[in-house]
Amino acid sequence: MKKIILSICVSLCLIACTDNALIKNKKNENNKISSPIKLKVGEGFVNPIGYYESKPRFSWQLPPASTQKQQTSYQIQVASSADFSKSSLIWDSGKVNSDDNAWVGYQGKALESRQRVYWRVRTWGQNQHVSNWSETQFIELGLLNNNDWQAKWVGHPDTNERYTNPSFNGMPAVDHILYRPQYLRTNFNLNKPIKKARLYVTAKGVFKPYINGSAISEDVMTPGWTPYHKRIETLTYDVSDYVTQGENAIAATLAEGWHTGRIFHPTQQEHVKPMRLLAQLEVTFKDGTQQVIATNNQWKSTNQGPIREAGNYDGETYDANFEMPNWNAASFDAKNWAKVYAEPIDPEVKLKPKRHSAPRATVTLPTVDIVSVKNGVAIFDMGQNMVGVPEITVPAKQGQTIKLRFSEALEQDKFYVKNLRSAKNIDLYTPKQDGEITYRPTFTFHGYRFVEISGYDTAFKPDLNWLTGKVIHSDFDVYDNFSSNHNKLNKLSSNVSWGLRGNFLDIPTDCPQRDERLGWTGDAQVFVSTSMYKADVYAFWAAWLESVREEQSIDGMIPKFVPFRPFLTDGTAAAWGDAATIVPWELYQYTGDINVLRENYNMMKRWLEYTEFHSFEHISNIGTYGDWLQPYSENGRAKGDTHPDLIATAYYARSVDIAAKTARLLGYKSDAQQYERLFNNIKIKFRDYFFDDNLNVVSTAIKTIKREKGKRLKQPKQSKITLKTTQTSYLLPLSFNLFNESEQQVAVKKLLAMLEQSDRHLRTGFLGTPMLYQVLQRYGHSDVMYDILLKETYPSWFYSINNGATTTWERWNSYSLTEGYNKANMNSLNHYAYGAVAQWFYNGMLGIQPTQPGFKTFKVEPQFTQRLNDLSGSVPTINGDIKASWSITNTQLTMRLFVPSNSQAELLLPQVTELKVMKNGKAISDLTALQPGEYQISGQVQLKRDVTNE
Ligand code: RAM
Repeated sequence: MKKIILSICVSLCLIACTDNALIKNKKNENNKISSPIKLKVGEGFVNPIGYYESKPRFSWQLPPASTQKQQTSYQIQVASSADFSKSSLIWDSGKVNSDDNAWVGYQGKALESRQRVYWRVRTWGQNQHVSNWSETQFIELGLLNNNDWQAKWVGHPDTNERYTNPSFNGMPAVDHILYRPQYLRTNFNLNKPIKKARLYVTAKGVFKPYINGSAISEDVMTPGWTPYHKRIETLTYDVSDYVTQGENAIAATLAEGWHTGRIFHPTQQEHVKPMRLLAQLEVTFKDGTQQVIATNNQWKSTNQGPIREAGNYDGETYDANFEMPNWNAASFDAKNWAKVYAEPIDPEVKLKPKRHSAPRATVTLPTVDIVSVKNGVAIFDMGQNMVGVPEITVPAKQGQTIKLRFSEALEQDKFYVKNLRSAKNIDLYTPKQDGEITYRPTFTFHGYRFVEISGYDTAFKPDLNWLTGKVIHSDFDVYDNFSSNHNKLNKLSSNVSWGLRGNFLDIPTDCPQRDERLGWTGDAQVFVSTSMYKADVYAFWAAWLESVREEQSIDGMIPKFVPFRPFLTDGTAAAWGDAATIVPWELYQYTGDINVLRENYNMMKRWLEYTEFHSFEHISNIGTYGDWLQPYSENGRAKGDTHPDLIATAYYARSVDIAAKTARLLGYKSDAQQYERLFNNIKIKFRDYFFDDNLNVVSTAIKTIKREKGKRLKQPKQSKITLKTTQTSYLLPLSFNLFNESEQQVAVKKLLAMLEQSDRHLRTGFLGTPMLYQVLQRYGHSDVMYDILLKETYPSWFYSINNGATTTWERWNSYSLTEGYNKANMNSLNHYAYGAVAQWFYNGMLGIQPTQPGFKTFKVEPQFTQRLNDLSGSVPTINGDIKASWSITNTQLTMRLFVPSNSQAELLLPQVTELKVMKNGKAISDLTALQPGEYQISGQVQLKRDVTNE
């Protein structure tokens, strides 16, 4: 009886409530606000297929034109069908009172391999009006677990031809194992109407997949580079349009890549194992049944195809005489091919969906000039130092091999390849008949501006149309978001972007041209923040961090480069290993995604244990590459003059400080307290150990070590060390807050005095350089920074531009137009570290800085100067683009600012008098909390003429 009454009450109430809701909704109809836009999952994926997270994070933006400037609530729905019918709902967040519009975690049942779900979001604004639902988006998961795979690793049975790598570029001839590129295939029959098909695929090596003769994707160099002994990324492709009812063929080519090719020197192959392919094609028929075609011992393979050799460093050799027409189509008869060798999946190597975009050719560059043609050898100029591959269409003679060589810069018209060291970077093409051929290498990449072509049919005159450059990098957007009236500054901005493109090929690398191309952790930590202002690279970094975690050794050591090969030397370096704390922290500052801290906190802690283990009374002696490539160092040493222990201890403090802040954010109170105490102790010790009472760097100190080569010594060992005073020895503690307030100004004075001594030229290497702008701006000396930045003479950024740079260089003096290359063995013209300065374009010149992670609140404090004008730029954030521009004519400032929805800005213009801030024709007086919208700003600025001698 009770039950019945209750149910009547509930029903009555339901009717009433629904009615109420209807009335309310009707009302809302009139006040509907536009629906959210730019829906993304994880680190920025749009409708991903082969997604990696079983509990995705959702992000969206409020439309800029909306009446809804700030969000007060949201609702997310996830469903198994796009109609969001009741029975299909998997998770409904309900109305959540929150202004969060990014990184909102899914809280339903964990999604499973292959699962496809639909999601949408709506928001409420200040007036409690609800928006329409957003457009429906989807997420489809990849194969999350090894046991989702029925496929076997397959490859050609004979893989190791031994051959001698002839002496090259002064390197001695060495024995080398050649792994010939392989062609693999199988036929299969589908005898029912097809609904959809997915290909899950990866390789040990690099691969290119085909179905029925067609390449199914434009991705290149897949699956990319991860610590292969722990994890290999897998790709998922929607191939529904490639398969047909009836007879089909699936095929792939396979080459060395990072897995099987040498890393660094040709002798470095001890890690190398043969290439293998793993593929699983899952076809769903219209009747709901499924068929799986997987790599197994029935597949056939040959290594007698036209790609004869291919390696990352050495280039590709293609012989058209080996072509096998239609080798990847169903009609091909592979009876002469070998049966593959097949092996099961190893449980300790995790197969995981690729968690960032694969590399692709994103831009095609035309040739701008033919520099010379002599004796059948033509040199082409792409006008830009680029990374990727050439595409040639040239007249060829049967049997006459066309040879392509690559160089970053000419030396007095001569083709220079010495800085490639043992990387041959040669592509060879042998035609099977006379006539025009078109060729683009598949399994290599080069860093170059100039291409030398020989072996073509000399009856023809070389033509600009013979060659284009296919620019390859991980497939993300590079922003065009800075411009000024200063051509060289614009060029520098462009050079930094090109350095980024060139070195973000699946992993962040130091250089793209020589026999190195490694994921140096130090370079990564100095550039990560800048890269976020210049390109959509959050997923790229988050993916690399997973590899960093995997490469952390049992004692907490973070290697110098990731993925790691312990050949060059083993181990780590201070400021390099500190990427473990700095990279996640900088990503968090830019994005506001706490997940990146959560994922990496344990790694941070373990790195700190390692550092503690290698220090004595808070002075770290981990060892370091130092302020790498500092100019004018004593005896020209690459490590610079700042003492390694000073650097190591400063970074130790910085990492502890980051860990303390991270622990607070994640709610680990006792960790936070412990790290805060430790930070203060290191700070005190750092101050007293490296500096005297007057805050001069001490000239000598007694160094104590308690461990040597990882082993505890019975008695601590002591030795005397000598120290030098450098710009970086003040920049580090100022940047990392290691001096008490009372002493900061003293340190700044000393730094400024040193800068005067060097005529306002920098004397900093990889580590000190990015601190110049942070520190000088923080202490009110942006005028000095402008002088350093706009210097035309060595060492400076413009010096490189004056000498023809189209990318940023490894060394301040890598090249000069008059003397050619710096002859150092290690000299890349495409290195991103010094490009870190571009962050100042946004944080300093335009003055946009987050005051809350993710720019939810931010300040705008442009650093005005008479030396520049007409600056404009934007900073893409989770809420949309922050846009700013300013120009000063005589003393009249004209400025614009756009504050995106759901964020708030503070405007700081201390030098401006007669300030007027207008929005929609109305004057705004409270500049501490500017609401979303467009602002016109004007006033008078009195600028002192910056001191400069140029
Ligand atoms: C070289 C490169 C690299 C740097 C290391 C220490 O290989 O310059 O960028 O990190 O040295």
